[in-house]
Amino acid sequence: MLKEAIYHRPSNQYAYSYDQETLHLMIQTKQGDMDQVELIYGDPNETVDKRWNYHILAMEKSGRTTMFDYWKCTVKPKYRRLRYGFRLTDQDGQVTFYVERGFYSALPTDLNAYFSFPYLHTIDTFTAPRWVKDTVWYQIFPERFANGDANLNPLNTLAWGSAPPTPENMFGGDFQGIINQLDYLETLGITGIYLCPIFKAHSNHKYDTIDYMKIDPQFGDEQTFRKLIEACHNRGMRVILDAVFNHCGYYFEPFQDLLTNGEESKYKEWFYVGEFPIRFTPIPNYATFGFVSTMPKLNTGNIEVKSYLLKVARYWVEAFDIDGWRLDVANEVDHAFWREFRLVVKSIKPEAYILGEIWHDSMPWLQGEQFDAVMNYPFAYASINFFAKRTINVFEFTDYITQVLHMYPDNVNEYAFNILDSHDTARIMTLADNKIDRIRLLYLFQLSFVGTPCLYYGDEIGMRGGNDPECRACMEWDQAKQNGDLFAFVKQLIQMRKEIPAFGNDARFKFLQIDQLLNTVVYEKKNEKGHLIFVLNNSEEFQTIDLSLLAGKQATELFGRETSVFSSKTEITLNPLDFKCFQVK
Ligand code: ARE
Repeated sequence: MLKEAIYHRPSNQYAYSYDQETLHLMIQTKQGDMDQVELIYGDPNETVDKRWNYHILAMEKSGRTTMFDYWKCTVKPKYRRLRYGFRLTDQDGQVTFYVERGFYSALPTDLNAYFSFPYLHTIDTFTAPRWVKDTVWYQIFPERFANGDANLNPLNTLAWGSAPPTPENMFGGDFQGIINQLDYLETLGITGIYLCPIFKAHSNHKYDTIDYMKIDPQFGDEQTFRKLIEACHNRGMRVILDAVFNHCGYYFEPFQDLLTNGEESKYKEWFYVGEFPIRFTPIPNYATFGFVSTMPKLNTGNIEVKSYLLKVARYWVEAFDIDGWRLDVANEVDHAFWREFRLVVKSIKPEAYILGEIWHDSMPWLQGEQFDAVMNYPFAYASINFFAKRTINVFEFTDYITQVLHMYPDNVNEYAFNILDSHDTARIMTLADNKIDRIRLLYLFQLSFVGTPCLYYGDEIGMRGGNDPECRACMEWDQAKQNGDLFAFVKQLIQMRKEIPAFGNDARFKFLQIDQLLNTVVYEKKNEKGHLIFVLNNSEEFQTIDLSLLAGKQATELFGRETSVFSSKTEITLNPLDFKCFQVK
């Protein structure tokens, strides 16, 4: 038994309230070490014959990586309190008890030695808006989606798609363009739109805000924006906006005042200035986003800055009924600010969605009092590197995805914002070396995964593009240049996600078979309503996969529609980079 590998803490993904009556507990052990793990638990105050009234519950192995096994269980404590420890039995039958005070050879008699989950409070339970679970998102970079009103074109606007995107050029995308294309999005099955920044700014990407209370005139006026929100709502689509609160733009009035008045500026405390006079080179002597001098960092700890930004957060929800915010560079803004931000936003619209842009482990922001989700870049990393770029092997892929799934509580995972790419990365088609079969596997995986998927505009018709700014090309509206087969496939997946029980969010995901030699993966999605088995061949050769796990079961293949009865031993052969999905009866 490798005791060093045993890990649990009574917090985060290891011990949390899943809902108002349920606790989830998780423990990590060395892969293959334990034969059985049981939870010993009870109310700390409940005794029988003056002895602690404890119960024993077998934990389930919820995932396995090359290093670790993860064990989980669910408890509904009658009095909302829990005292607990673990009984671990290894492959040789050796038993140990693991509690807060360490390892014991017999069940400790001192209750204070055990782990404690003091009280399950509903208010402390992570909850996100229910509608998010069923949403399929679509990310729009407003300058590049559709030009619906040429009168708004800024100076030097180029003809749509007439040049490759650069950091400076403009093509005139606007709100009217989006409104005109809502049929397109509805046909695809989209139910949520994430709009990159729309407030008055200098650049084409608008991350350098000039005025947070104004819409950028190149996108339209307030009336057109309202029309866009209403049109979306009428079609059952939600809309979230990008909040760039970590920094402002160079032309933001308070920063201009600082440049003019230096130390005398009444906005001095709005920024983090090291020393005066202000310097831009070799690196700015004031805090910025990266070292970008045109993006001065805002001091969100300052009371005036805070109240200004919270006014902004409130205004767009209250006056325009937007459905939430995506928070730019969310991890570089203080937690105290985000806690207040959440209270303000949710007090106006309890169902608003708060999505942070964080590329790394985000547990500190996902405890229930800050964000509802973060952009799931770890998911993108694993999926892209396995299916598209093919730089990691099947074990590295399944290890990473298993890790992603065990990085957060289940109720957090159910709201994860699962992306494959974005306006900050190369597009999937380019990453996949223009191989459509790889993209099909990618989309299948994304759209059958736990959490809510987000498509980056144009990916669904096969648009290409390297890193920023290449990934921001004008949406291809010429049907002859769109990949219609890919569009139809994505549309079909979205429909399946909505209609087939267990395909979508409310089902548990688990890898069942991993074959490094064949480069194949089998995983299941399962809940009370359904059971699906996905078989993916990620190799460029025909592969024959043993599916004896389906022995004796009747199953329908979802894409081919044929029903098979699996005999005692069953194999299927898949084409290179192909898949099958069985709905088990
Ligand atoms: C421009 C040029 C770039 C150039 C850059 C630096 O286009 O080619 O490299 O300047 O001078 C916005 C614009 C960008 C612009 C940038 C600066 O959209 O086009 O780049 O402003 O002017 C980190 C942050 C993350 C951030 C990414 C880009 O943590 O928050 O970097 N993403 C948001 C938005 C961006 C936006 C900004 C922030 C600024 O989504 O679009 O950029 O408002 C690792 C790290 C991550 C890191 C990631 C990417 O994985 O762990 O932390 O993200 O790489 O670098």
